[in-house]
Amino acid sequence: MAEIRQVLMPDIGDYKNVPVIEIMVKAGDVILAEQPLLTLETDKATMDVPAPFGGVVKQVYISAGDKISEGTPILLMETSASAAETAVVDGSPAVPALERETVNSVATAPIAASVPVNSAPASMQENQPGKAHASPSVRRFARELGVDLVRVKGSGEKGRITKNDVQGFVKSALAKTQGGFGSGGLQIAAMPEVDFSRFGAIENRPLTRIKKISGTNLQRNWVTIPHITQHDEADITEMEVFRKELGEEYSAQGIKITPLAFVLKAVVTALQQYPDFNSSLDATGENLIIKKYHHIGVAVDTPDGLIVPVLRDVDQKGVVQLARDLSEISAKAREKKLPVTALQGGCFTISSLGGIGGTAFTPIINAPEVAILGVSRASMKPVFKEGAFVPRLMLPLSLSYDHRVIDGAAAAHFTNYLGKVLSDVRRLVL
Ligand code: CAO
Repeated sequence: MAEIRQVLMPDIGDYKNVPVIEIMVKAGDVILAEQPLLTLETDKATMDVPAPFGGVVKQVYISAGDKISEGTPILLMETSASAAETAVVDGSPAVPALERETVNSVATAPIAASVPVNSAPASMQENQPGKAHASPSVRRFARELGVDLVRVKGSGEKGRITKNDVQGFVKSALAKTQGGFGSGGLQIAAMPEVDFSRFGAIENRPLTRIKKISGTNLQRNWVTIPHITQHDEADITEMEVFRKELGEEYSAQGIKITPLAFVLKAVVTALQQYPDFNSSLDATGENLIIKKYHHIGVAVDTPDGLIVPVLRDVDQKGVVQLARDLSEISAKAREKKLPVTALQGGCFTISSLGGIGGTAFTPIINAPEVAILGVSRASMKPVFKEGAFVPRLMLPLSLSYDHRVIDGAAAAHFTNYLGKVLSDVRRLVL
């Protein structure tokens, strides 16, 4: 048996035209007797108006912001027989249930409860300055979940805490717990917000689009990949003699041959020797995907930030061709003329700061690659050889690798091998 009944605003003492600040139900909701329907706010208190009986909400007449008084129709409800039996209207049992109705007859059914519904008093909560500002139902909800409302930020009018705010607080607390120690995730303290203008003049400059995108990726790679960096040096004294000879030969054609072209070639021979460095972990993290091609990314410094174009099939190119490709892609990168495909498909990355300076650094792996080679500036050093110190041009190498995939010994072998090839570039043709 079903019955359609109208719920009116109950007696709320001397208050008239009280603003509705939150509606907690909508058409279609199944609600229980005493469940809060809406929250009102006077200058002294917030109060919940509870349902006088249980049932299904058919229509809500009012919206947040409306002002209502005793007797204002709030909503229309369909009550089941059992709900109607437990409902109390005007202190007397519910109006007898009507005959069983079909869905079609609901619209024409007489409205049963046109009488004021005032036996269910609105529960009140004093608004206390300095305390969390929330309706009684929200307080009850927070209490049930064990949430201290003082810690919840209110998004409602005048900072009022809504049910959604409490739910959001619980969700974020759960997310933090799931990322806590012992549960396999990371617990990272929030960065303090500092008002730097308190200490002196400042300028607020937004990050470039490239910096925002690469920043997100760098942060992910830095925190999710166990990085180790193996530092080494390659004796490139002879390589430099050869490079200069080549440079003179090719400068007429506008080709500049830098040490990086040799490093690119040497890296590929090392990748062929140690194929695990030319791999990626699959999505399960349980298999290695070894690539049979050798596309190498090169970090290029542009006015808008770092980008990493990829040189294809480096194994199939000579040093001169690589030098030509390198200057072409770095020029295009700086002029923002690279298609997005030119940034895809890399197997391994080289980041060279050799043209600028430094002795070593820790490059961040460009996932899903498993290793990256940092190259710093070559310098003359005294090297002990055959019983004496001799001046040699030494190139610093910094190989960061994913320790899930590569062991320290393999990394040391890799940089040793690189050093061997770079110190005797005839090996590049082997
Ligand atoms: N040791 C000594 N000299 C070196 C060198 C090295 N390791 N590497 C380059 N040089 C020299 C070059 O021979 C060149 O000398 P000349 O001007 O006398 O001919 C000069 O330094 C400048 O080289 P370059 O930087 O223009 O060319 P490159 O091929 O070495 O590098 C590129 C090209 C695109 C990689 C580079 O311009 C660049 O953008 N580097 C920055 C990469 C970067 O920011 N990495 C950091 C990533 S981590 O945040």
